[in-house]
Amino acid sequence: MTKHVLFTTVVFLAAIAPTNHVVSADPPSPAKPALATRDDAAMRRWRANRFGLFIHWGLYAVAGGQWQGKEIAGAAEWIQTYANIPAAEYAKLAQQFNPTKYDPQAWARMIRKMGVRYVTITTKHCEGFCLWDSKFTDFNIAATPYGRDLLGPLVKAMTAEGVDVHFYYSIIDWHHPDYRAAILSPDDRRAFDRYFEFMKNQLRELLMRYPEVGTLWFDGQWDASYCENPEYAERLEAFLRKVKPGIIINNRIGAGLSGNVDYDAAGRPFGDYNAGYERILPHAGSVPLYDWEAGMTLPENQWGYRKVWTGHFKTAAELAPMLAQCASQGGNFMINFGPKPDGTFREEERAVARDMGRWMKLNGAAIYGTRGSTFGQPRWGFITEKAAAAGGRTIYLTIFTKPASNSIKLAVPRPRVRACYRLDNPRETCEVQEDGPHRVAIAIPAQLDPLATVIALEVKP
Ligand code: JFZ
Repeated sequence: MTKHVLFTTVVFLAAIAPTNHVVSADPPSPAKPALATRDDAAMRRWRANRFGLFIHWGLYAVAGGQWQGKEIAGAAEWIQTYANIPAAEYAKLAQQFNPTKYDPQAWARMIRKMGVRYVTITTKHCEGFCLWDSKFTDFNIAATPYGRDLLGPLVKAMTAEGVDVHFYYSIIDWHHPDYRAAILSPDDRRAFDRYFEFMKNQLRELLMRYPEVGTLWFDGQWDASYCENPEYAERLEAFLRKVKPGIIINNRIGAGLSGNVDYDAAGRPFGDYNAGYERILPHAGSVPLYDWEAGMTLPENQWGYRKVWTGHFKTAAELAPMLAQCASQGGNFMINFGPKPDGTFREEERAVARDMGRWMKLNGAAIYGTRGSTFGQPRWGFITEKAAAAGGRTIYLTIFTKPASNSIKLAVPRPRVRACYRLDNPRETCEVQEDGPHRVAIAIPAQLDPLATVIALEVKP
C-alpha cells in the first residue's frame, strides 16, 4: 500500500513537473546543452529547424528610416524615438500603411525555397502597432487603408509550405497610454498593471487565434518598469504556459537587462532558449550551455525597412558560414528581412534568399536536424553530426577555406568509415586514407562549391 501510494505520487509528480526545466547532469557539449534543455517533441522540432527568418514589419516601414525629408540615424524600426516623433504624429503613419502587393503565398514560396524552416514575425514591435486586428487596441492593421489581418494569411501560407511560424512581441509599447518605462508612483503602478493585463489579453488572443504558432519571441524587456520588477516576467511566463501548454518561449521574457540567460526567483532560467546572440555569434568552438539562437541583420543594425542602405551589407558569402557555425555549436541561426511598406522584399534580400536556397537545397542535410560536433573547431570550416539511418552517425565537414594540403585529418579510425562523399553529389566519393590508428585523411574534391562544399563521412557504430 505504502509502495503503491509512493508510486502513484511519483507518477503524479512526474506528470505535473514542468517538462521545460530538466537540468542535465551530463557535461555540456554542443550535442547536449547542459542547462534547462527541454527534450519534448516541440523543442526537438524547434532545434532541428536550425535555420530561420526574422521579419520586422510595421509602420516604421512606411517611414523607411526618413522623417521630414531627413535620413534618421539608428535602426529604422526605432525612428519614433530617434526622430523624437510624438506618438500621435507617429500614429498617422497607419493611414499610409497599405501593402497592396503583400502576397503571403509568394512570401511562403520564397521563404521555403530559401531553406528556412521557421519565420519569426513582429506581431507588435515597440511602436505598439499590431499586424493583426486585435480586439484590445484600435492601433492595428484594421485601421489602415489595407484594413485586414496580415498574420492569419501568413500563418496559413507558411504552414502549407511546411514552415513554422514564431511570434515576436515587444513588451515595450510607445503607443499604449498605460505603458510606463519606469514605475515612479502608485499611479504608474496601476497603469503598468493595466498594461500588463493588456499584454496578457493580446498574447492569449494571438495564441488562441493562431493555434499553429507554438513559439513566442519576446523583446523590449529592458525598461525599468519590467526588468526591475521580475514578478511581472514570472507571472507572464506562468500565464502563457497555462494558456498553451508546451509553448516555447525565448529567454527575453526574463527580466534581465542583457538578453542573456537570466534566472527567476526559483533559480530557473527564464524561457526555453537563449535569444541573446544578437548580431553576434558565440565564440567559435565554445559550447553554449543552453539552447540558443542568433539573429543577424544584413546591414549593420537595421531590422525594419530602411529605404537607403549605406555601407556594407551581408550576402550569402558571409551568412552561410554563420549558419554553419551556429549549427556546429548546437544553435539556430535567423537572418532578418525588413519588408517594404508595399509588401515586397528588396532585391538585396531576395538575392540572399536565392543564394542561401541554392546552397541549402544541396547541403541542407549538414544543417537540419544536426547537433554540434565534439571534434572541436577546425580552421577550414565547421563540423556537424547526425545519427545515420543505417546506424552510427554521419559527420558533415563544411569546408569554407580549402586547406593547402587538400586534405582533412579527422580522429576517426579507418575501419569505422562506412562511406565518404560530397553531399551535393553523393555519387562523387572522397578518398579516405588511414593516417595512423586513430585518424583518417580525407581528400578534398577538386571542384568546390563557390559558397562551401560539404563532405559527408558516414561512421559505423
Ligand atoms: C531589439 C530591438 O530593439 C530591435 O529593434 C530588434 O527588434 C531586435 C531584434 O531586438 O534590439 C536589441 C535587443 C537586445 C540586444 C540588442 C539589441 N542585446 O541583447 O544585445
